[in-house]
Amino acid sequence: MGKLGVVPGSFDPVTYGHLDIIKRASKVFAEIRVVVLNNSSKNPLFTVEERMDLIRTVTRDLPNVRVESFSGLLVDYAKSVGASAIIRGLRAVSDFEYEMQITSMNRVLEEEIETFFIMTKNQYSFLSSSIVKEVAKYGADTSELVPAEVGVALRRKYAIEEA
Ligand code: COD
Repeated sequence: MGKLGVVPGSFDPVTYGHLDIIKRASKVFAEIRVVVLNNSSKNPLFTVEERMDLIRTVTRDLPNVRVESFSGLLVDYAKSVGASAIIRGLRAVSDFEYEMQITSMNRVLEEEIETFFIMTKNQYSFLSSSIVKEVAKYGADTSELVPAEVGVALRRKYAIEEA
């Protein structure tokens, strides 16, 4: 069994799709670090601290999961914590090309770190942070998409009063 695995992402915000990957990875690896990458060109809705807090809240029952952030290259983070693996989720064919590109680039940068893919569960195959934000922005119910705490944070961001 690999010792330490890294689950990287933007997590803006964390969804049930992310959580499923984190949970399943935490059963295979002795320890998981979920790392919020800080240098994305995307314009995030939540700050890095807010994203980390939400991930910590929804993974509180997983004792071998830790949450951190990093500005820089993912492989540099992975090396700095002594991780042997990067774990990514795969949804549709459309994810494949992007993942292939990142994985190949990471291998050029650092050959010793292996990337593993976990297939999404069917019910989460359409789910992404962008879709969740779109739905939440217009006040629709997000309870099937994100944990309750994330739903509250989304409604706060979009200044939608609790019923
Ligand atoms: N089901 C299963 N998996 C899912 C689902 C779902 N519904 N939703 C998301 N996921 C998976 C994603 O496939 C991904 O593996 C992970 O969860 C995180 O997803 P996101 O969307 O929050 O994060 P990304 O994909 O935007 O993260 C990209 C990185 C930040 C990891 C990447 O840009 C990066 O490594 N940046 C650092 C700079 C770097 O090292 N660059 C060199 C490599 S290109």
